[in-house]
Amino acid sequence: MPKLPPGLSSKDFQGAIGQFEAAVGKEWVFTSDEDVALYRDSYSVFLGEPEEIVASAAVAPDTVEQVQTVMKIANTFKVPIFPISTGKNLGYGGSAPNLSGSVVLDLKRMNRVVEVDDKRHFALVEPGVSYFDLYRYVHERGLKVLLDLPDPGWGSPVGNSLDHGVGYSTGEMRDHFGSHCGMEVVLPNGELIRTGMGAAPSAKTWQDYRYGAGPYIDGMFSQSNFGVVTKMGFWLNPLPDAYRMGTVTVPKHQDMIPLVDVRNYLENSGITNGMPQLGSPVYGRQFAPPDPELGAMMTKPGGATPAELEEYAARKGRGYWSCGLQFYGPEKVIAAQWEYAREKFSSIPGAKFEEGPSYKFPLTPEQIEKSHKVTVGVPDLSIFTIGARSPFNANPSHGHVWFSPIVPRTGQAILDAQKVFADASRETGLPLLAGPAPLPATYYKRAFIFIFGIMVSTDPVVNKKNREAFRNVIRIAAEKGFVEYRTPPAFQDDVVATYSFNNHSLLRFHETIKDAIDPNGILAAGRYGIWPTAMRAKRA
Ligand code: EUG
Repeated sequence: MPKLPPGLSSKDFQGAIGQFEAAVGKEWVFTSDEDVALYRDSYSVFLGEPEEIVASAAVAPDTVEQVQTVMKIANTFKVPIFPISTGKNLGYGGSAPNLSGSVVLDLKRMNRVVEVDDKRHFALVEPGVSYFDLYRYVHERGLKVLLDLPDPGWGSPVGNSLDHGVGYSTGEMRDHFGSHCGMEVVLPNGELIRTGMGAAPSAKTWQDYRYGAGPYIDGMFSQSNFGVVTKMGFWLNPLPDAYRMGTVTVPKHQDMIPLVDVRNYLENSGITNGMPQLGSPVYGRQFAPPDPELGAMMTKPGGATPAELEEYAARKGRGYWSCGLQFYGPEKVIAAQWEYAREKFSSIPGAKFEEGPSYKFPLTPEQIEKSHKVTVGVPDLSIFTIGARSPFNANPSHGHVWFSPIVPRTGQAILDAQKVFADASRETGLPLLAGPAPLPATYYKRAFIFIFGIMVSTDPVVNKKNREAFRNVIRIAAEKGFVEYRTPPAFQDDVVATYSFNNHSLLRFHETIKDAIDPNGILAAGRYGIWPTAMRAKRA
């Protein structure tokens, strides 16, 4: 027996299933336990517990018209619907809904690449297109574009951008929502709209100019439950001539402050266009055991002082902090940019430079094999070795959820955040796994994100403890000004509650919109804290 949504009769559920079958074909409506189980969040923090949020069924349309019909049927029978693209949002909820008993609207059959233009540099795709699909399309045709890719290649450009996901190439393209242009959306009542120039039937600029005339509403459809996006445009990088990397290391703990100032100047000026990553070479390689001398220094009462670590780093010839700069463009231009960057970093006494790899596009298979593939435009899945058994990890995890607060882009904020997260980890018992000196990820051009993977266990006792600690860490971090950009359904009410300016007026505005456009509350109820009227009382 499926777990039905609150208040829905078995008769109405069966009525809806029958009409879904008539709309999309019987073979594309999934109701058996084993089929529906495939939509469970395999990284759920409620894994196997009665509270695990599970779907009742799934329906997989092939066309926009079928999506519209599904929404109309759902309104007739008041059946909650939860749309997914490729359904691989692992660590942030996977393919499971926010409300148990929802019917998953699985869009992975809608996997058409509508268009890729390598003169104006854009793509138009359906939600079921994965990064692998788009890569294959581009390479079979020899199109001169570089895809911006996240770590999981089986993800979808549409789904990833709607969840505010990111990638690894140029600053403009790494923000996947920020680099989209134009949408087609099925509203909760089944009405179809196109945004921007797509609303003008004669316009040939849907993927060139994003605003059209009047309000710019695309943002409403990200991390929300206001519509089902059925097509989306993306700006693409032209295929560059070359890629190069260079690394600067600085010797002192406090050098983090000028290091970040200089890298910000270079990035905001467009002198470095790749992702300028931060590292802490003093601690050696992450996920490797520290050398015994360093280990003893760090585990003595009070831990290692910055002065001790500076002396140790100098003796080992390592540097204390590092910043890896990456450049895409013509060889001569990026050589000059790197030279200028070295000049700027030389204002920090003791700065040292290391030449990174340097490649011409297209890379040879050997060069691709040696690279972080997604940085050079090749989709991949190797990130999923994270938490796997290794010489340094005897206890592989079952999965993970991400704790991902946004942090200001200054060196001082990094040093402050390291202390806040270390204290919060000690206070809550939540193992924030990012080494002795966690550093922020730099995907977003204008903000840092600290990303901590919290391991999910198959043991409910461990998961229960970590869930409570996770909620406390959200609160503690928010009190210090470090607020999350994205979270799994289990924590969405908690995170949204930290966006509390003027007595939560933003959430109330979202609720006003929800009531107006989805009076039956059937689309993705609860997503990012936006519940239908009848369910608001149960909110945390
Ligand atoms: C990653 C990237 C994310 C995120 C969680 C994890 C990558 C991990 C910024 O986007 O939210 C290696």
